[in-house]
Amino acid sequence: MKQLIVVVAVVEVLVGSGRGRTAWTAELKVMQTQKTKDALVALKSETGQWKPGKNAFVLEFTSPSGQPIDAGKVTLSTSMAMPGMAPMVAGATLSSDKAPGRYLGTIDFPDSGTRQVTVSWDGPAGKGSTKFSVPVR
Ligand SMILES: [Cu+2]
Repeated sequence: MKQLIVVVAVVEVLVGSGRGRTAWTAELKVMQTQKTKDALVALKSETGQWKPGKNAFVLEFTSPSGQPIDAGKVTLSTSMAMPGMAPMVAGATLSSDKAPGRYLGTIDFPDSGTRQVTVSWDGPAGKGSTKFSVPVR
């Protein structure tokens, strides 16, 4: 019985730490998918939404056939048209994840409103960019 309890405890520790480490692979909601000639770009996050303040998200690049692709250097920038003012611009900080084709990002928004998002990449699988809009609310 004592042994069983130890085994259960060990499993719990493994599951627990695994959950912490792989928080991003668990149940991410798709915010946007964009198809280009050579790549499918998916923007995902835990809540499936961006809000004012700091946001964490994931960008995933796959080939049209669904294989992860190394997008190389990736940038994500956003812009919001402000009446009578210069557009409000915010860029993301991105780093590549261990998983191929996967990038982890954070971005900070000072207010709500719809953002025009531009994602660009330049890597072994080619170069490209795509634009789409995402509400911040
Ligand atoms: Cu604004």
